[in-house]
Amino acid sequence: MALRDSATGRRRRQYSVDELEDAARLMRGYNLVALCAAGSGHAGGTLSIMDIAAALYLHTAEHDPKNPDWAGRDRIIWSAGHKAPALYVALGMAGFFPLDKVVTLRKLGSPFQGHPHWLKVPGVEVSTRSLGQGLSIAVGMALAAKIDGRSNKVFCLMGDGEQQEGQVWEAAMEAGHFHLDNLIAVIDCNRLQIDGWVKHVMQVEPLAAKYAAFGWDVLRIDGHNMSQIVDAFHQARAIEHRPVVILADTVKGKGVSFMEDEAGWHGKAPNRDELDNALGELGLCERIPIVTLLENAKHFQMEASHNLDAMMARLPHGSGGTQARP
Ligand SMILES: Cc1ncc(C[n+]2csc(CCOP(=O)(O)OP(=O)(O)O)c2C)c(N)n1
Ligand SMILES: [Mg+2]
Repeated sequence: MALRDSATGRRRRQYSVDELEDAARLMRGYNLVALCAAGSGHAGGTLSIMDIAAALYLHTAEHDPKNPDWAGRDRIIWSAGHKAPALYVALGMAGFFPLDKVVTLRKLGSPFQGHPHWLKVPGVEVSTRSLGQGLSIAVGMALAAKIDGRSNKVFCLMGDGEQQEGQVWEAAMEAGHFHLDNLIAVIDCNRLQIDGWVKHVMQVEPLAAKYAAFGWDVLRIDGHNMSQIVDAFHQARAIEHRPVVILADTVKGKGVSFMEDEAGWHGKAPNRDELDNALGELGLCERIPIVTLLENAKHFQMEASHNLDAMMARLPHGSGGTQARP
């Protein structure tokens, strides 16, 4: 289990549990800076999945940041596409690209769009946004790996509200039927979705009993306890004859007191004051060059606007630019 140099087979880096916890904290910080610079994005669900993202991308998954297309890599399907910034900071932290590039989130021309685009960001396996589709893709990839005789694992990250999508259960049924023991799903059970508590919108529990009935092995963990996360992934890799789902109990907005368990922070970005407060709580004010990152994002935006204006000016009939007119 490791970040691997696919040419030599050697580990690139081995993270301890302490180091993973620290990485997750730093990733939360960069995530919030990127959201603040974008002025939009999903704070709550990116913070709840962050510990799992750190464990998976920095420790559990067999992949090579310097060779993202390595045929032997584990595949990770980020089904909950709105949690994209957590995926981006995980890939950046793993070394697929410089972490600070993620601050161009959601800007015109940036590879880091609000939802993941597989042709724009190395390490993104599939473009996602419409909830409920990722598990079907993961099942297809797991079946293909079996047919091709490849030993890689396929991971699929989903939200708990996402479990309301009927397509999830078709895929779950198929995975159980074909005994896809190379498939490991993780559900971010933060109990909230866009409109409020999942149990009020439409109850999805008991997820353990439902997945078990579909032929899956089920592990339930505290999704913010790094030792439990790492152990669960370790166990899941070893289970035979059945797909595995890890139900990770989490807190939406985890790590920032005023975002925790608040549905209102589902699709909202912190303003500058809120960012400073959040980074203060995370103990990151000294470790993240906030001003420089925000400036970089602003310059990226200005250059994109400038290029767009130049393109618009070349259009026939003098079509307008992006700047407001007096
Ligand atoms: C098919 C579909 N319907 C609606 C949406 C809009 N949407 C984006 S996030 C979200 C809530 C998902 O809840 P959950 O899976 O619990 O994720 P969390 O908000 O906890 O991160 C919704 C409804 C979508 N992306 N796709
Ligand atoms: Mg949720």
